Amino acid sequence: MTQTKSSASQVSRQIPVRQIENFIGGEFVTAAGGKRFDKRSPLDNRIISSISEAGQAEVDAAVKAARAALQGEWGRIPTEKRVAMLHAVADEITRRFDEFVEAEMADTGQPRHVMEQAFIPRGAANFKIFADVIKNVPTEAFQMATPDGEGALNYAIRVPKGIIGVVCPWNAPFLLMTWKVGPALACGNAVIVKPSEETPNTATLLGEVMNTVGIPKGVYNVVHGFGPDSAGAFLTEHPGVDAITFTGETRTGSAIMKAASNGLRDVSFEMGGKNAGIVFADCDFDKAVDGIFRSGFLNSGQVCLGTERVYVERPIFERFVVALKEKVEGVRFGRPEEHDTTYGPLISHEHREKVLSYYKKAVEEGATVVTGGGVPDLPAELAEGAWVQPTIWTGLPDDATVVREEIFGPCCHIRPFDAEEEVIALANDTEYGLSTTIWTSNLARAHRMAARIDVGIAWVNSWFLRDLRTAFGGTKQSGIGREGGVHSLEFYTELRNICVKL
Ligand code: NAD
Ligand code: 6OD
Repeated sequence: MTQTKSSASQVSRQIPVRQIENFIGGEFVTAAGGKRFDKRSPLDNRIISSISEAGQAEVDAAVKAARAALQGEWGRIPTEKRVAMLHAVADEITRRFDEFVEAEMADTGQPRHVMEQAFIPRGAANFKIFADVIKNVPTEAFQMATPDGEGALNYAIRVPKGIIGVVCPWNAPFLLMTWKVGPALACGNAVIVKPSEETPNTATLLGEVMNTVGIPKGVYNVVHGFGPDSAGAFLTEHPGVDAITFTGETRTGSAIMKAASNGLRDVSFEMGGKNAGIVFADCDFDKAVDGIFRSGFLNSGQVCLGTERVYVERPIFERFVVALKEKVEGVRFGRPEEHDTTYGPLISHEHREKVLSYYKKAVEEGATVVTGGGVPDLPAELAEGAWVQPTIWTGLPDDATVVREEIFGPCCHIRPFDAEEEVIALANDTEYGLSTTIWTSNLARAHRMAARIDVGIAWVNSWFLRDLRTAFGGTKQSGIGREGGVHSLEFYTELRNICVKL
C-alpha cells in the first residue's frame, strides 16, 4: 500500500490542547466539580482536547434552559422567522467552513476531501432542507357532515414535541448531529445534544454559530461526556426530555429505549448494519469496483451504510476480487490536512482493538486474506495512531463471525453467488436491515431485487447517494422510525387535529 510522508506533523504537534466546554443556555459552561476527560488524536495518539464532562447538574441546567426557550421567544416565533434563522445558521456554517473542516479532521483523522466534499457541506444542507420542508409542507383538512346539516371542519396543525435529546456517534459527527438538529429546530423544538466522547468539536463550534445568528439562548445546548453513568444516561433518563433521537450501536439503542420507556418518551433510532453489496456479472465493471471500494472503505469503513459483505456473481468473481484488491492497495495513508492523503485511521485505539480482533478471528475461521489483515508500517510520527490496513477476505462460510457481526472497519468478505434467489437469501440472512447496494445493468432485475431485500435503503448502481427529501432509516435491528423530508416531521412534531363545528 502506498504510504505518504507527513510534513505537517511538526506544525500540528505545536497546537495547544483545546479546551472544550458544555454549551448551555447560550453560554460555554465548565461542569461544576471540574471533571474533564481527554480526547486523543486518532493520527498519533496525542492529547488534542480536554473536555468538560457534564454531570447531572449540567444536564438539569440544559433541560431548564431548553424549557425556558420553549416558553419564551422561541416558542412564539413565526415559522417564517424560524426558517430564515436556520438558513442563517447554514450560511454561517458555510462562512466558517474551514474551521468546521479543521475541527472534524482533528477529531476523526479522516482526509480533508471527505470533510470538504461530503460531511461538512451536508451539515449546512441539513439546516436548509428542513427549514424548507417545514415552510412548504401542508397539513391535512377534512370537511365533515353532521346531523344538523351545518357540518364541521377538521384541520391539523403541527406543534413541536418539546425538548429533544440528540445522542450522536463519532463516525460522521457533524453530518449525523445536524441531520437531527436541523429538523428538530425547524419544527420549533429545543435540543440538547450529547456528542460522542470521541468527537466533541463540531457540536461545540456550532454553539458559536447559534449565538452569532441570534438563535435564542437555550434552543441549542450541548452536554459532553460518555454513556452509562455520564451525560448520555443523564440526558436519556431525564424526565424533562420529551423525545430522544439516537444514532449509534444497536446495543446502545436498546439501553436508551429502556430509559425512554420511563415516561413513555418517543424514540427515533438509526443503528448498526451488516449491509450486503451485490454485484451481477452484467454490471458496469469499473463503476461497480469503484462503488464497492467506496462502500467498503470510505471513512476507513466507519460508515453505517458500508458493505462488509460483498456478493459477486461467479463469472466475474475472480476478476472483481483482483480489481478491488488493486484499488484497496492504492490508498495513501497520511495526515488529513495533506492533499494527497486518501485514507485515515480508525477513530481510536479502543476501536482498533475491536477491528483487529475481527481480523484475527477471520484468519482463525479460515479466511483467505486477499489483502491487509494487520497494521500498516507508517512513519514514526504516525506510528502511535489508530491505523489498520484495509482488508479483504474470501473463502469464509456464511456463518463466520466477520460475515455476521458488524465490525465497523475497513474490511469486507467477498463471496461468489450463482443465482438471484440465492443472493437475496444471503443478503437477508442478517439481524440487521439498513442498506444494500446492487450493481447490474438489468433494471428489471434491479427493481425486483431492491423490493425483496429487507432494508431501509436500497441503492442501485450507486451508494450513499442522498436526496434529503427521502426516507432514511433501517429495518430489523438497524433502526426504529424514518427521518428525512416530511418523515422527519412525523418524529419532531405532534400533529394536532382541530375540529370546528360550523
Ligand atoms: P455508540 O452506540 O457506542 O455511541 C453512540 C452515542 O451513544 C455516544 O454519544 C455515546 O456516548 C452514547 N451512549 C453510549 N451508551 C449510552 C447509554 N447507555 N445511554 C445514553 N447514551 C449512550 O456508537 P458509536 O460507536 O459512537 O457509533 C458507531 C455505531 O453507530 C455503529 O454501530 C454504526 O453502525 C452506528 N451508526 C448508525 C447510523 C445509521 O444511520 N443507522 C449512522 C452512523 C452510525
Ligand atoms: O446521510 C444521512 O442522512 C445519514 N444519516 C447517513 C448515515 C451515515 C452513517 O454512517
